[in-house]
Amino acid sequence: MRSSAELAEALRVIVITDRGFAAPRSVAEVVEEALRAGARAIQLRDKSAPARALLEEARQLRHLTRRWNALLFVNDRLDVALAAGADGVHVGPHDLPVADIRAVAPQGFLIGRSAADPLLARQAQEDGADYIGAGPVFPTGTKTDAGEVLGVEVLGRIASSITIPVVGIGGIKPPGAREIARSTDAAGVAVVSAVMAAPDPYQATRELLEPFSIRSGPDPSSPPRSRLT
Ligand code: TZP
Ligand code: MG
Repeated sequence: MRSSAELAEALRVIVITDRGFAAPRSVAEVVEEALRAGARAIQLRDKSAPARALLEEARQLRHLTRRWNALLFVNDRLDVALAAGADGVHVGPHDLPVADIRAVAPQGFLIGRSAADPLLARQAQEDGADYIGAGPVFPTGTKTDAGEVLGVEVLGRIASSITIPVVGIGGIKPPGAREIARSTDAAGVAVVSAVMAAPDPYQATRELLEPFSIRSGPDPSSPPRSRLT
């Protein structure tokens, strides 16, 4: 990852894994569809897996994400993230503090932090976080202790109060992603069910990426338009 603009670009859609939603498909199968559709950040999240099983899954996703030039984050577990050679870890208020992770992590290791208000987001930025996940933006049944629904307006205030990228999380489907892209400075969205439970994860990912792609201008990898048009 060379610049913060590149990081923001990669964070347009963070696909967070969930074995239950993916079933009967494997997590890797659903993740690969999301990668094929253009997702460039995957977060491995499994609250019930023992460390050893989580590490195996992280290694599998590490291979996939390398192949697709995408970032891999591990939720909660710095040890598993480091052992698997992930790009970063995502932590919340009950996990290791950002400053303590920064003190021991290798150079370039990315740290995502959950924050539900501008003050917490600013503190996380000062402590060395690379991006903020802010939510729940909308009601969600995926995380029962997600806290009070913030709405798009509070997400916008968080995003405009710091300089590192902010992604909205919680109950986000394509219409919510469009609203967030239209009315906030958020870099993107992080989703669990919108992709992991989708009958067509490829299509679901495309629809989530689209509003942020339009905003960031034409895809530099696409061929130039004819001068005659
Ligand atoms: N953190 C805040 S809300 C949430 C997490 C992990 C769950 C998001 O799941 P979904 O299915 O995208 O609403
Ligand atoms: Mg956590």
